[in-house]
Amino acid sequence: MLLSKARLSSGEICVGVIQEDEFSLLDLNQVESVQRLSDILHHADPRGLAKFLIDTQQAPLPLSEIRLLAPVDRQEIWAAGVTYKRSQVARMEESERGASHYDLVYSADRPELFFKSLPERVVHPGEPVRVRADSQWTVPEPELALVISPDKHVVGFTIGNDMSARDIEGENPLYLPQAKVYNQCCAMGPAILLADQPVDRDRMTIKLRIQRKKATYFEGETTAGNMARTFDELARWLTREYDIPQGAILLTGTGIVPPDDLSLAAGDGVEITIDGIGTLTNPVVKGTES
Ligand code: DO4
Ligand code: MG
Repeated sequence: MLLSKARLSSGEICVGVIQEDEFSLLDLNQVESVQRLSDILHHADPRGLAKFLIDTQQAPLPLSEIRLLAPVDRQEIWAAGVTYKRSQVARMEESERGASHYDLVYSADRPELFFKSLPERVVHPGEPVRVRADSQWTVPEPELALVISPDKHVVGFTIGNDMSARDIEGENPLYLPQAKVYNQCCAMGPAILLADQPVDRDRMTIKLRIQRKKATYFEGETTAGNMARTFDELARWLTREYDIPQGAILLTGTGIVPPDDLSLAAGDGVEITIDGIGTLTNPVVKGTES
């Protein structure tokens, strides 16, 4: 089942489930304790509750008539790094002096985790992600994202784009927060997969396509099975000595890194597809602050 938020043509923001090419609205008024998307995600049985809340009085809406939004409301957004061999190698190459840090963290027990975004700053599907004005080398990072409940369990999966200024990170690993956290640095959506059985990571294909001047400029593909860590392991590390009363979304790291001569430019399009979840598409803009 795919759960999401959408802006209707009336401007109203609603929660619903996506079935084929339609969006079935949920009637949140049916249960007093449910006011928003995260109340469903944090319920003991999110799938059962979402199914119960489907508003049978309202005809499902064609997806072409609504705008899907990032499926997040109050959750903190975090990210894990260097969880795929490809990311470890790319980081070691970009950061001559800090190379050993990436090597060590790839095989250490404790993963790299960093704060990525406040929920209200997350970029919706279709809205622009940004290349910082002071970066000449920025890439998208297509990542499977875990939806984690306040009781610290993985309850769903979505797609995240962890935009990264590789030149700023490469200059000095201590600049990581500036390479990773800035205006329009994190896109998410278009939906949360509430799986009814354990997902098969090897079959979760993650694809990245960068479009430039209407043509494909770069394409890459991996699977979540190539990740060196388990989902539960990442969720356990994030919530170790750290409570998440509003829940959290954890981007799990990138396994696709474009070649070193590729930097996103204004006008490009970024398309990230994960099997079973959907496609997250965002245009690219360049910052203007000097
Ligand atoms: O170490 C820097 C960040 C790594 C990262 O974001 C990733 O591997 O996806
Ligand atoms: Mg990343």
